[in-house]
Amino acid sequence: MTLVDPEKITPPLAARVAKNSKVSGTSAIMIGGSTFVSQAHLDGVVKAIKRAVKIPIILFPNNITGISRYADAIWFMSLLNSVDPYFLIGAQILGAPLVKKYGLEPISMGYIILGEGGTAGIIGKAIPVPYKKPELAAAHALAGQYLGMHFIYLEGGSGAKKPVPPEMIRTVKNFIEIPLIIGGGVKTKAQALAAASAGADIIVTGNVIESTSSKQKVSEIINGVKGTEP
Ligand code: 1GP
Repeated sequence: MTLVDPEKITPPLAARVAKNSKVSGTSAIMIGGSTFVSQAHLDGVVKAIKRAVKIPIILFPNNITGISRYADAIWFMSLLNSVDPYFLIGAQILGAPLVKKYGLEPISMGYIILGEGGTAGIIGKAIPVPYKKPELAAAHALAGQYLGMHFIYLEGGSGAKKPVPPEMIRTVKNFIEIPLIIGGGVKTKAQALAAASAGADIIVTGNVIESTSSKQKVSEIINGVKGTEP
C-alpha cells in the first residue's frame, strides 16, 4: 500500500503519485501523517486521489483531524503502546460518530510503534518496543488480536533508518492469526522481499514514493513482495 502524507503534498501531486502507484500495482492508497493538517487540505488531497484512481482509499489518522468524508475506509486504530489513554481510546470515542456519519468503513487495527519511534512515537506518547525485543512486540500484537482487532501494524517510524527487522516480523507473525502490516523505512526491493518472506501481509511505503520517481520505486518494491509468491 502506498502512504500519502497530506502535510507534504498538494492535491495535484497526490493524484499523480496515486496514479503512478496504481499502475505499478499498489493495492490501496493510505492517507495520513503524524502532525496537523487542515481539514480542507486533507479533503482536497482525498478528493484528488479519488478522481485519479479507483483503488481503495484508506485513512490512516493520527487524530480526529485525520478523518475525511471523501475516503472509502479508515484504519480504526489504537496505539497499543501509548501511555496516553487519548491514543488508546480517547480519540476513537470522539471519532467514531464521525466515521458512522460519513459512512466510512472502519477497519480495526492495533498499532505498535517500534525502534526509534520517530515522530509518531513522540506525538502518540508511545514507549517504542526496541527492535531487539521481538517477544515484547509479539505480546503487544497478541493482546491486540485477543481484544478483537482485525489487523496488527508494526511501525518502525516514517523515514526510519532501519525498517522493522525480519526476525521481529517472523516472531510476531508466529504469535498471531490476523494479518500483519509492516511500515517505516522500507526503501528497497530487498527490504520488501525480506519483510514479506518473514511474514508481512501488507507493506506500507511512504517516504520513498515522495522522494524519487514513484512509478519505478513502487514497481521495484512490489516486485520484491511478489518475489515471495510461488
Ligand atoms: C509511516 O509506516 C509508514 O507511518 C511508512 O513509512 O514513510 O518510511 O515509508 P515510510
